Amino acid sequence: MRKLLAILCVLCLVQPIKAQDGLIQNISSRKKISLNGRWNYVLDPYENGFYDYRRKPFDESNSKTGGYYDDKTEVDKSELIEYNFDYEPTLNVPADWNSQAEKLAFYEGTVWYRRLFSAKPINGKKYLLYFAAVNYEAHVYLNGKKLGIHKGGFTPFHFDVTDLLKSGENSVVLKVDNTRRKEEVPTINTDWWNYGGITRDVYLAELPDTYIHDYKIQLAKNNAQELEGFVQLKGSNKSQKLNIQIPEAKLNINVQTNNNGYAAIKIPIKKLQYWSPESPKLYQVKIIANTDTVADKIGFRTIQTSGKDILLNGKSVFLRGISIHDENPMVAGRPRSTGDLRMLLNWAKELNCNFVRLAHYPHNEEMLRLADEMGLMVWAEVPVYWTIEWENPDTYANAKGQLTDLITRDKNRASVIIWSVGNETPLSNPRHKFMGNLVDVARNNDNTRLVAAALELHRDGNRVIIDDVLGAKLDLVSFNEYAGWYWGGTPKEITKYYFDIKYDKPVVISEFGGDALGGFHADAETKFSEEYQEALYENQFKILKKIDALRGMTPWILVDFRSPRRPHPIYQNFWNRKGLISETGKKKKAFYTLYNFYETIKGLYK
Ligand code: GCB
Repeated sequence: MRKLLAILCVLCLVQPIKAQDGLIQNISSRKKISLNGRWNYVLDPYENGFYDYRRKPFDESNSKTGGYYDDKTEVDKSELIEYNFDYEPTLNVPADWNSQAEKLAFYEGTVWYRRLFSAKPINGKKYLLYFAAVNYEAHVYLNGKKLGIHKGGFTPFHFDVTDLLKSGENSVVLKVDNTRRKEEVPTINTDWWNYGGITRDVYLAELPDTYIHDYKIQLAKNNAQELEGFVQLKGSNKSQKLNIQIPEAKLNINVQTNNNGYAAIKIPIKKLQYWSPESPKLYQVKIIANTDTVADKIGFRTIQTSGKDILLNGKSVFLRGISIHDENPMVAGRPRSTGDLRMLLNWAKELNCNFVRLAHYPHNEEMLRLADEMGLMVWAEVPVYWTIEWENPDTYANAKGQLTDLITRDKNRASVIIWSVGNETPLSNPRHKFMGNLVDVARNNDNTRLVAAALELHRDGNRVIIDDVLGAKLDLVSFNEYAGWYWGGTPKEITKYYFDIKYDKPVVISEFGGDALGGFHADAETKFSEEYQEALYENQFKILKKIDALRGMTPWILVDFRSPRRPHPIYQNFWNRKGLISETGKKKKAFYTLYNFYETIKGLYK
């Protein structure tokens, strides 16, 4: 017994404290205060505020003090403290740090953030400190006490701070580290900027002791006649009678949660207006418990495949898409507001799209809510990108966690029709196993949506071959195809290619494209000119149209985006120029080429 206790103690010491057990649903509708705004920061490339001079973490020492998270100032003149948040500069939250100070533009490492806020905790209430995203590793402290660690730059996390929150002034401190590491997700090599910092909203939410923690209300798998889902309560009073209302659809049902706070939901429907890009109908849904009420706006639609077709609400659709990064080119950084996100989706609308690929990681929850409202179908993805450590169990656990959190967060969004488990991953048995397992995770978490991945191709002469065993487990055939840019010569030379696709499933091309520097004009053979990009798109349509099962595409990409892999001083200057819109927001010629192509497609799929 003693031995067991000793082992448990050691495990407690080495196991990082994890954030929440299961994400809370719909944070935006909860009673909360925003902790956005200006946070003081200390730049700490040597992680001085975390380790002592023997490289031992202060927060693992007996006293657990000594780190910057103590947020101390000298009380007498002989005291030595080598930092002082009060006099440090500030960073805006939400936003990345790279776009806020020249010295941070290329910075990768540790930055400490501190925010003071006042609170008035009420007895009997529960308080959650919620972060919508922090890139990449966050150690979070409240009033000098460690709440836990979160890894992964694009998914939310939260901590129950009920016991630590003080009446009056509170100090929240984060150690944020965006160092790239081989075993992480994403791994060290990506074609996007490694923006560090508290990049999305921060909230302190006040909840009743027993609250509605999670819920799902969607149409049952391929069944437009029934709503299905669940409600999960958390707290001390788990067994309750719940009332679920969708007044506009004249639905009102009562269910009883079990001793674990869980209630399954099945609601037969008489009449419902289904969600679609043409008519993005959202219903007010209310879940009322004795102790808590949550309201949401939810759309209902079915999505499935049948042979070569993708069926939305039972009707064949063509996914007129575009890929998008979570970046606002105008500030050369992560979007900072709903306005920034709306700008990106408005551009997609102007391009004649009904579909967006939110590459290559989970975007802001608000982006999905906007897509719901604006009528854009969504491909949502996790950063299993290029050369992940396929055989590392921690890497797999991390990827699985990010996928699970993404699905948990966005499962009520009608706009999301596809979960993507990764992008351009090289073939090998360990990779098939890793990604195959992720496909199962996606399906087990949500059986109502399609599962995809952006695959790679290989070539034999003019034959472009898509033959990847993972394809057997996926609902769509999707691949990145760079004829006319990375291979295949100039745009006029690519029309000779044809596709040999092993799977008889709908084909949605996840990427094609080429760079053009906005405003640079030359002939169609000159790389980086708008004319080259335009010709490339025109001839891509010629070869892609030969694919009988072609049911969609998300060319690469809506807007130019920052990338450390793109240093060419004239054409790139650390921008990937494959955008159809330049970094100043100007539409390039190929924007209109794609617009016109989608106009012709519209007529075919009504
Ligand atoms: C790809 C990647 C994407 C890159 C793009 C490019 O295949 O999926 O992340 O940015 O190619 O521009 O090379």
